[in-house]
Amino acid sequence: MRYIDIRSDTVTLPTPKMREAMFNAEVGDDVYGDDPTVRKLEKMAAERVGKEAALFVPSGTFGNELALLTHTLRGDEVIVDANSHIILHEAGASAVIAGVQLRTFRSKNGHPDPREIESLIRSENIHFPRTGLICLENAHGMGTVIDLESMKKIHEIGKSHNIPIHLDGARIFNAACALRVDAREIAQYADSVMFCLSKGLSAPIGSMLAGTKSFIEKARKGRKLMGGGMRQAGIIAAAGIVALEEMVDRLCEDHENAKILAKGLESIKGIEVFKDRLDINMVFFKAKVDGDDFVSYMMNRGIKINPEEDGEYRFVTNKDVTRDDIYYVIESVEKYFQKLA
Ligand code: TLP
Repeated sequence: MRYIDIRSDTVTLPTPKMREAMFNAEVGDDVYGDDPTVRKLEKMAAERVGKEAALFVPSGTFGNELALLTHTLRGDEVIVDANSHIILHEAGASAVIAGVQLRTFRSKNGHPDPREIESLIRSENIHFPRTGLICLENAHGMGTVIDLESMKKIHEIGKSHNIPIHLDGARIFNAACALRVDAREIAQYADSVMFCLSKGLSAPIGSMLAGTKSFIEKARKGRKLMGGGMRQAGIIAAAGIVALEEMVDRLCEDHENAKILAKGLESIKGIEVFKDRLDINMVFFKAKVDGDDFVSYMMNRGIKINPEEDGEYRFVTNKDVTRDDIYYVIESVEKYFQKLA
């Protein structure tokens, strides 16, 4: 049975072209630096975000945590959004891997206030940790994008205090589509950027960490330490190359579908869509329903959704969900709420 899976864009399946590229990939031992396909992907990735170098890593979480490990010293403090993936969904890894303390700011729906970030930077005092890094997320997991002006201001703040910026750009190409700019224009305001090949871009596995040559050299050793030195990784890097070549421009279709989905859901009595969080391929809403019943009703109609988190549902559009699927999802939710009324 074919399911319509709107739990995330991580669920996207590799395209036939990706499978073919994987089958034919020229490979070698990448820990020795011998894998031509990985090297090609790393070069392409660095170019796509305007950085000197890039490193292929197994996942987005890995890339973020490796960035923290590479930028900071044990006991440093890292300034990060309370609603970021690093805080919410990385299992506390920054305490375990980099050994850092996190200090949070509260963005408004993903929009950070540069002044708040600046106010959190520590001064020199025997009691205080050193502020070692500022982390941003764009596109933000709340479904929004940070405008370039704010990115620039935060970058300037970082520079003036000598603190690097790491960007969790898991969905940087979604952000670029929403802001109608090239991804390089976003990445220029960060010293390092992580982006995922395995989300909307549909590769089966993998993320990239990009930055200066010396940062990536250091990160390469950190990746080994974390157990992420992969051998004939060209098999999966080959799909990443196809992702960057063919899947970036179509992300805007997912955004359009999300807007149609939001509009449909909005008109249903009992549902409150967060209309100011519709920049990318995600629709967030509140609904007073029995969560388990709603999830299993949708499953019975062939639609996979996640249970609510912090009182919110999140539907995510992706390349395996067609426009007709979107109408079917709306119709299904409509029927469910009619039954409740
Ligand atoms: N996000 C996943 C879940 O972990 C929540 C999703 O379904 O959205 N940064 C951001 C902004 C992310 O959304 C994610 C994944 C990651 C990093 C981590 O990537 P992976 O899953 O490859 O470790």
